[in-house]
Amino acid sequence: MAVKFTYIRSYSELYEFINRRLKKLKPQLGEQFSSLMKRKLNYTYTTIHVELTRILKVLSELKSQRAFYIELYRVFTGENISVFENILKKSIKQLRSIYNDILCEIDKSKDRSHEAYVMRIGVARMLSIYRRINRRVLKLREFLSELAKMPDVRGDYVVVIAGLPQVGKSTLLSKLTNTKPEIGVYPFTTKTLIAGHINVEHYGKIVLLDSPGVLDSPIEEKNIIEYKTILALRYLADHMIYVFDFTENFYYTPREQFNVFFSLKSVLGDKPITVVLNKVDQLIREQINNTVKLIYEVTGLEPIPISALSGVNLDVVKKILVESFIKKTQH
Ligand SMILES: Nc1nc2c(ncn2[C@@H]2O[C@H](COP(=O)(O)OP(=O)(O)OP(=O)(O)O)[C@@H](O)[C@H]2O)c(=O)[nH]1
Ligand SMILES: [Mg+2]
Repeated sequence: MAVKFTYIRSYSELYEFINRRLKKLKPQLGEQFSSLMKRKLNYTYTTIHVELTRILKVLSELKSQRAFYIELYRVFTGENISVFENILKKSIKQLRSIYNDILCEIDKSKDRSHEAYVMRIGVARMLSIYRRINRRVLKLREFLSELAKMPDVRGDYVVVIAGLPQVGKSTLLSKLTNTKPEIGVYPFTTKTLIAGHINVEHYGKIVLLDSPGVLDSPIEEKNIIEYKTILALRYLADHMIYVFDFTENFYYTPREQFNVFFSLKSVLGDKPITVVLNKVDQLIREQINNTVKLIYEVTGLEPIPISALSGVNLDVVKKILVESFIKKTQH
């Protein structure tokens, strides 16, 4: 998606840029003063017009992307893409009309000082159109830089690794693929989606997505970081690996982890889920057995006891993913 690398000027950048250029525009040989004023106005008009059109193009390209990006824009900015699009279209019309009015004013002017005054007013009025959309411009820029951090999620089978913060999702990705995500000891170490790949000979590529942790909180209170996981599950995932952590002194309780499990399951729909109980290197056999039983009773799914850190049962997890991918391609 080339759009994520498009540079869009903020109001203050555009203001600086235009004013710097206007100072450099000098009268040509024999040019009338009013003609110079008109050139300055035309320069301002054209530059703002180009910028507004560029933003419109970015938005229309975003609209042609997958639902995941369109929804992410909505969550990130708090409104649909078309709201900004309509504002831009209106701004372009206003810009044109201000430009035309000011040109008439110049024609009516009798002396240089009035021409210069009208020109300055015209520039300010045209720039103020851009100032009014600046808040949205800045938000869009932030959004594009978020997109630039996102991985390419194209693949034949997308598996999202989900769970509460700190359960070991990134460690699991790093052990199942060659990707080296950041692994930390504090919640929300992972702030965006991270991709790794498993090639399945003759079948294609599994994309494994490490995702930010999701807290046990109502959906309307979710922050944008958690939303990336939710939207990835809703729009990108073919499969979810849900990671539990029942070690003592863990940040989050079993109840919170079950609550998040059920809310993510409902976001995922009827796609397959693999449940893993991580960090079994920290549990004694009896704890593992009891926990496996408990998770099965609550979720109806038998968890695979694993240790992402020391590599216990990771081959089992990988095998399940590959089989489930192959099964999907055969349907
Ligand atoms: N003992 C043990 N520690 C583990 C295991 N897996 C992960 N950890 C540790 O748990 C902590 C969190 O690991 P991460 O992989 O960053 O967890 P995460 O779920 O990606 O965390 P967020 O990105 O914050 O959501 C790190 O200190 C890891 O070393 C495991 O199997 N055993
Ligand atoms: Mg992580």
